[in-house]
Amino acid sequence: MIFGRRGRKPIRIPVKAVEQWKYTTCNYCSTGCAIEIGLDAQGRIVTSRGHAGADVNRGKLCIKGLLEHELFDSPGRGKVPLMRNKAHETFAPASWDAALDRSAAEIKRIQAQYGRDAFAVVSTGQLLTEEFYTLGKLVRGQIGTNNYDGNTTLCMASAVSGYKRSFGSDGPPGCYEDFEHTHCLMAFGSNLPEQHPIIYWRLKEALEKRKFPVIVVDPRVTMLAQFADIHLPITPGTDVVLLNAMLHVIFKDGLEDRAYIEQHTQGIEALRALVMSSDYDPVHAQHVCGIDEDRIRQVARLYANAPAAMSIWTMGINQSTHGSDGVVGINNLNLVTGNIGKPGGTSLSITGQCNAMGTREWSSCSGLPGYRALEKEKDRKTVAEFWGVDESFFPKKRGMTQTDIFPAIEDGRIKGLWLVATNPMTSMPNQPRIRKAMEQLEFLVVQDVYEDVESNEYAHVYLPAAVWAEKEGCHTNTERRVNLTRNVLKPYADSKPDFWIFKEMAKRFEDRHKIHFADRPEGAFEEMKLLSVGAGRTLDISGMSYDRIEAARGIQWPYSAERAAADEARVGPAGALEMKQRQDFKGNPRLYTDGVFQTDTGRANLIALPFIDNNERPDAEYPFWLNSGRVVEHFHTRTRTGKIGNCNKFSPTPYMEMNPDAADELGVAHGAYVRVVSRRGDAVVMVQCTHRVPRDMLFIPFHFHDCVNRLTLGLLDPYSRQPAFKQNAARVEKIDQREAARLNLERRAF
Ligand SMILES: Nc1nc2c(c(=O)[nH]1)N[C@H]1C(S)=C(S)[C@@H](COP(=O)(O)OP(=O)(O)OC[C@H]3O[C@@H](n4cnc5c(=O)[nH]c(N)nc54)[C@H](O)[C@@H]3O)O[C@H]1N2
Ligand SMILES: Nc1nc2c(c(=O)[nH]1)N[C@H]1C(S)=C(S)[C@@H](COP(=O)(O)OP(=O)(O)OC[C@H]3O[C@@H](n4cnc5c(=O)[nH]c(N)nc54)[C@H](O)[C@@H]3O)O[C@H]1N2
Ligand code: SF4
Ligand SMILES: [Mo]
Repeated sequence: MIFGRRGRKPIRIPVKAVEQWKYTTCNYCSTGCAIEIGLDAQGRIVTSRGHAGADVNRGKLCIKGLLEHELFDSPGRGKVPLMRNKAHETFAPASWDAALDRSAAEIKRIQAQYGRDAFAVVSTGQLLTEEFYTLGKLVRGQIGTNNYDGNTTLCMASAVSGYKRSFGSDGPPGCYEDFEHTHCLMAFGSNLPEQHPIIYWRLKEALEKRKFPVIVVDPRVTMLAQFADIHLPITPGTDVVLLNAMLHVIFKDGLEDRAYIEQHTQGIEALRALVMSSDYDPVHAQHVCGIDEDRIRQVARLYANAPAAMSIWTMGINQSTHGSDGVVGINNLNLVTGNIGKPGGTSLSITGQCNAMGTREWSSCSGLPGYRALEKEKDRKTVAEFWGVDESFFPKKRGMTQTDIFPAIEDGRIKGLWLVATNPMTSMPNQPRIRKAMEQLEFLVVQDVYEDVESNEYAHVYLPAAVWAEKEGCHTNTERRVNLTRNVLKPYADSKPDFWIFKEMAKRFEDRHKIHFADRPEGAFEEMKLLSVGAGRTLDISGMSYDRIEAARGIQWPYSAERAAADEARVGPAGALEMKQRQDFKGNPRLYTDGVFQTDTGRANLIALPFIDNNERPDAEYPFWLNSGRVVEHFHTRTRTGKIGNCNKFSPTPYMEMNPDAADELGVAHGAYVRVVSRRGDAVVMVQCTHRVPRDMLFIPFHFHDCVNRLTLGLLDPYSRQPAFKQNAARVEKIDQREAARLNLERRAF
C-alpha cells in the first residue's frame, strides 16, 4: 500500500501476509468494538483491525484497541502458579494442583474457624460473561460466602442502584443509535473522546448529519466540553442540585410531559413539592452548584422543549456521595420530560469496563444470575433448583460490597480474600489504609494475567490467568449488546483461562455440593439462556447463539427464542447471510418502549432528592479540590497499557493538571515536580499547567501506582457504597527537583 503526494517520496507500509481473520470483541472499555485479529500461515498474530461490518465501530478502533494484540506476550505475564513459603518471604513456582489444593484448603480452614463469610471474593468487570456465571455458581453454590462483590462497586454501582430505584430494574434503556434521533444531548461527568473514543465518533457522525445542541456538565474543560455548545463547569458533587433546579424551571414553565407522567410514573407530588421549594429556585441553587441562574433556565428549557432529548453520564456522577441520587435525578428529568424508551430520548449510563454489564447480569455478585435477587424467595428457589443445591444454602440478602470488605478485613471479620482480575492496591481510595488491610489477611489468592500486579505483593498464592482471545466467550457493552470473542491463540506459558480455574476450584468443593459445570464456555452460555427466560424478564438472551452473535456482530438483549426464529424464517440462518441481512439479527435497541417498568405497579418511580452537602471540601489547609480520572492511552492500573510501547510512550509520567494562575501564586513552574498532600498521604507528580482545570482544582489520572489513591478519601454513597474518588481536598508543596526526578524514574521501571 502506498500513501503520499505525487512526486514526493511515498510512505510504504509493508503488506502483512494475513491468511485468516478471527472475530473478537475489545477487552478494554465498554464501547464494545468488534476487532478482527489477523493470523499468518503459521497461525501467528500479525495485525488486527476494526470490523467494518460491526454496528458499534464500523471499522474504527481507538489506540488501545489497535494495539491490543501486542499484549499477549507483554512483560510481567504470569507463567506458572506461585506459592509463598510459610514465612511469607519467597514466592516459588508450584503446580496447578498444589496451588489450587492449598487455596481450597485455606478457604475451608478459614470458613471452619471463623464462619463461612470470613472468606471474601472480589471479582471484576474484565472477565467473559460465561466466566462470571461460573464463578457465581462456585461462590454462591459451593463456597457459600456472602461477602462476594466486584470492582464494579468502584465503577457502576451507583448506576445500577439508580436504575433500580427509578425503573425497578438495572439495564441501560438506550443505545448509541439514539444519537441519530435526539434533538438535545446532555453529558454529565463523561469524557467520551478519551474514555469511549468510538462512542464519541458515533456522536460526531450523528452531529455531522444533523446538528443538535450538546451540553456538557463537568468541572473540567475536558475534550468533550471543548467541543460542546454549552459547558457547565459545575461545583464538584452538586449535580443533584442542578438537576433539581432544572426541574424547578420545567414545572414553573409548564414544560413537563403531563400525559407521560400520568400514565407511566408515580411519586410526582413529592418530587414537585421538593423541587419547587426555594432551595432549588435557580436564584438560590446557582450558589450551590456554581452555574448561574440564567444558564440553568436556558438549559432546562432547551432540554424540555426538544422533541427528544437524552442524557449520558459516567464517573462524574457515579463516583460521588450522591452517585445513586445523581442517577435518579437524571432519570427524574427524563421521566418528567417523557424521554424514556423513545428514539433519541433516554437515560443512558455509559458503562466502564468491557464487561461491567456482563458481571451485573450474570456474576451473582450482588444477587443471583439473570438480575435475580437474593432477597426474593422465588428467585432463590428458581436458581437453587436449576443448580441442584439446597435453597437454604443461599443467604436471604446480599453481603458486603468491596468497599465494606476492606474495613471488615481491618477489624478482623474477614480473614481471607480471593482477588479475581482486579488490583485494589492501586485502584481503591486511601491506599495507606488498603495496604494495612492487605497485610492483615491470613490468606490471599490473586488471580491475574500479570504476576507483577501490585496486589500480588501480599498474595500467598498467585494463579496466572489467560487473557482476552486466549479464551472464548461473550461481553455485554453499554447498549446491552452481547458480543463474542473467539479463541484465537493458546494461553501464554502455563496460564489458564479463568473458566478452567473456577471449574478446577469447584472440584475441590464437591464435598459441599456436587454441581454440574459445563465443559466449555458455550455450554455455560446455553445454561444462561435457560435462566434468562421467564414472565416479563427484560434480560432475555434465549434467542442468541455464538454463531448468531458473530453473524450479527453483536445482538442487543432482550432477544427471545421466538424473535430469533422469526428472524431466521424471514432472512435465513445466520451463517449464510449477506452483510445487509445480518443487521436483522440486531435484537432490541431500547427498553421500556411501552412505558411499562419493572416495579410492582409497572410505573416508574419519581423520587424527591434533597441535597445533603457531605463532601470533603477545600479549606484553608487543603485549598484545592482534588479530582481524578483517566487519559486515553492508559487503561486503569496500567497492568496492560503500561507494557504496550505506543500506549506508554504517549503518557509515561504521573502528572497533574493545575491552573496556571494557581501555579503562579505558589511559584510552581510548568513541568516542575510537586508534592501533593491530603489528610491521607502524599504523592509526587509533575505539574502540567493548563486551563482545563479551574483555579481551585487539581486533576490527576489514577493509572499510576503510589499516586492519586494515596490521597483520596473515598466517602461512600449510602445506596451504592461507591466511593467519591473525585471530590477530595489537597494542598500543593514545592520539593527538591532532583530528588523528585529520581523518585519518578524509579517508578517508571517498566
Ligand atoms: N482510556 C481509557 N478509557 C477508559 C478507561 C480507562 O482507564 N482508560 N476506563 C473505563 C472505565 S472502567 C470507566 S468507569 C470509564 C470512565 O469514563 P469517564 O467517567 O468519562 O472518565 P473519568 O476521567 O473517570 O471521569 C469523567 C469526568 O468526571 C468529571 N467529574 C469530576 N467530578 C464531577 C462532578 O462532581 N460532576 C460532574 N458532572 N463531573 C465530574 C471529571 O472532571 C472527569 O472529566 O472509562 C472507561 N474507558
Ligand atoms: N482515584 C481514582 N480511582 C479509581 C477510579 C477513578 O476514577 N479515580 N476509577 C475506578 C474505576 S471506575 C474502576 S473500574 C477501577 C478499576 O480498578 P481495577 O479493577 O483494580 O483496575 P484494573 O487495572 O483494570 O485491574 C484489572 C486486573 O485484571 C487483570 N486482568 C485483565 N484481564 C484479565 C482476565 O481475563 N483474567 C484475569 N484473571 N485477570 C485479568 C489485569 O491485569 C489487572 O491487573 O478503578 C477505580 N479507581
Ligand atoms: S473504544 Fe473502547 S472498545 Fe473500542 S477499541 Fe477503544 S478501548 Fe476498545
Ligand atoms: Mo470503571
